[in-house]
Amino acid sequence: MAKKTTKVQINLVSIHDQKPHRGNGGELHQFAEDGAEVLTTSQGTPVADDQNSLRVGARGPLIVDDFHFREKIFHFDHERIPERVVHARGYGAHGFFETYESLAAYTRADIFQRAGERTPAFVRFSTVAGNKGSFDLARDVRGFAVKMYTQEGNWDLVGNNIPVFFIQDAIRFPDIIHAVKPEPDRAFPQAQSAHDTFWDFISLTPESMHMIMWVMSDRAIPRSFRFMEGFGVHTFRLVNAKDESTFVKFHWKPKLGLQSVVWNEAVKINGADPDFHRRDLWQSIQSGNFPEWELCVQLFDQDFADSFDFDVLDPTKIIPEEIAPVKPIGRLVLDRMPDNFFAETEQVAFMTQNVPPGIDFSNDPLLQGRNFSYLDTQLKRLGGPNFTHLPINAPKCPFQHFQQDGHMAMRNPVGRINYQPNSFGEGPRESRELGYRHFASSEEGGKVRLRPESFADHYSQARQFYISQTEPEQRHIAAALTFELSKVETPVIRERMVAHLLNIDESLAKTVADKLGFQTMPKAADAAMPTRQDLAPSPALSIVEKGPKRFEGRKLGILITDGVDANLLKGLIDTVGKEKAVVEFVAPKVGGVTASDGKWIQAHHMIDGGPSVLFDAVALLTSSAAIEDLIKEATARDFVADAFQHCKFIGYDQSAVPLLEKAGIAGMEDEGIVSLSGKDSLPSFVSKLGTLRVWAREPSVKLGKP
Ligand code: HDD
Repeated sequence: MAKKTTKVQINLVSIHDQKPHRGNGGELHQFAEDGAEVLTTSQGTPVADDQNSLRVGARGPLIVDDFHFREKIFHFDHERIPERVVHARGYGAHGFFETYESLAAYTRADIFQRAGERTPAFVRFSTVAGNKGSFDLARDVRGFAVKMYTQEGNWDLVGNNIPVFFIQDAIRFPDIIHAVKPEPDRAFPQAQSAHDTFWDFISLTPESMHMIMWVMSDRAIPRSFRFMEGFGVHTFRLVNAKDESTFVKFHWKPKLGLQSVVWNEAVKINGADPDFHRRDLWQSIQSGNFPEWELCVQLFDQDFADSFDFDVLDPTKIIPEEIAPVKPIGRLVLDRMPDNFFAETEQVAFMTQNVPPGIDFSNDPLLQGRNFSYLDTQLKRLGGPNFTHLPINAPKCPFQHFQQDGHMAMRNPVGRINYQPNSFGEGPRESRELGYRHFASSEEGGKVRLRPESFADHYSQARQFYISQTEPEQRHIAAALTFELSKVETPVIRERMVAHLLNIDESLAKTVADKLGFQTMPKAADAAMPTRQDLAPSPALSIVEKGPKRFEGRKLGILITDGVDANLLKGLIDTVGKEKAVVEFVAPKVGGVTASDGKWIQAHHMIDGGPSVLFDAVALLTSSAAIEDLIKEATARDFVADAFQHCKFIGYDQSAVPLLEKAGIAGMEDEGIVSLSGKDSLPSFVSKLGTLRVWAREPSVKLGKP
């Protein structure tokens, strides 16, 4: 007899297959006099007047009968859900993950079995400390959370753009977050780590020293989400069909290379465009320039783990790429913006516990604590256990279980049987073969609260990070520490921090102490491990070393005026276009300018609204007729002076020389100040742009030099 089957839970339609709630497309669909769909209440009742509430007479009180008014206001009153307690400000996009080759030898995870297979993915980037409405270029860690809708359920790789974390044990997480968030009595500063409570906690927490070096580096002020790395941080396990385990660390590498801004630029971007990062992602995806990352793995076995200088379970440590090479195993492409920010980016629920068969956890105590926290937080944020019914969170593979009811249950079991085992032959059953099998590691020991000694060296890798940076990057770290500590009002906290820096790099400590105006140098902090190992530098840790070497995906801002040389402008646009980079025009008036050939060119920004901090490089294409007026504009002079201070390339035609002079650049010309007048000057200018910055200029402009 054929087995009776009951479909317990139906497959979800994606949000894109759903009809928008405006207009049901059904037979009763009605149209207003002007042909638009008729506005209805959420009960479907057609609305006659949405502008005036029901009242007694023209000037009398409102009437409770007005169900339309009450429903509209009630719904509005409930529009907000709690923002994430961390990573509140974020921006997401859809895309896919494509597997390069079968990894069956290491993992049974279905996503890694077939070369060329594409798995739908959703990514949310975020800052950590700021509220939902804070600005994009805070000095902060960036979240890099990836949800992959695999054939065996969702895999969430909830990482950051920094490969280590502040603390070694999840039990300390509320403390570090309380310390960095606005101080509880005064509710400021917003989205800043530059205040007493943060540095108080950090200076009392030596395990945070490695991460602090990353956060004080340019990694914490990325130019774009598209130009930053992502890291799974923890050691995970891959487990193959024979239940054999290999340790793994996950890395996302941006195809367009790494790039950050300088601090002075970040401060100005936050004013000029607080949505700089989200606008950048939006514009690049909407214009078909889909950002891409490679997923890379560092694979290692127990022998390597045992012989490595540090504990692979310690999330404050990396394994340098020079020691365990990163192997690319697939690519992630983001090619579609959400249709609705709230439905998708706000309601997406990432959970480190979401792993498919073949991917498992290690005993990293931070990871294990996270596995508790993420499920718990979604209940609070999304209001009940049925958040998995939301299209953005539901698996895209078939799923069937006996969970039922609860608030807002939208996908409900049908039929009589909602338990197992049952003797009706209905409903889903477990499968030892296909189901998730936790790796059977042997564990033993008494119940203790302690930190293993193998987690005790807090300075060696902090130093390794610092000495792996190029000179400008080291300068930026010193400047960032100086800036942040200058905002700390309690002198002893500053001293405690410098005492730690002495254990990382003496010259760094001295520079910071000097710039903070210390009269005497404190003693080096007592270290749990008395000796600091001198590890070899790892060039892979430097952004400058990993720079793009080309201008692709970047933006040139061209300052134009009436009378701009039409041929030169066209030549520049074409040459930049060949690099797959973007140009935007900045003009005295946003309406635009008339070029030398009489044609009208629309501008993207007026000078006030398009400061040079919004661009990776600038060009000044003016005219002798317009330059006199232009140099009177403070914002035009700032445009050039800022580009110069931020070590950007500046191309110019002869007519713009007075502007360079007025901006204070006369006599300071270097390889980055490029005349665009000569033959072949355009290709040579645009190829130079690939190096992005003229760092050799930096000491002379003093910015970033503490
Ligand atoms: Fe976390 C959100 C990344 C440690 C508790 N975390 C959150 C997000 C990212 C990370 C990217 C935002 C996800 C999204 O876009 O929705 N968190 C990390 C990384 C960590 C880390 C890389 C260390 C390696 N987190 C961590 C610890 C705890 C949490 C130790 C708690 C014990 N994290 C949370 C949370 C959040 C969160 C409270 C807030 C919103 C959410 O989860 O969904 O549960």
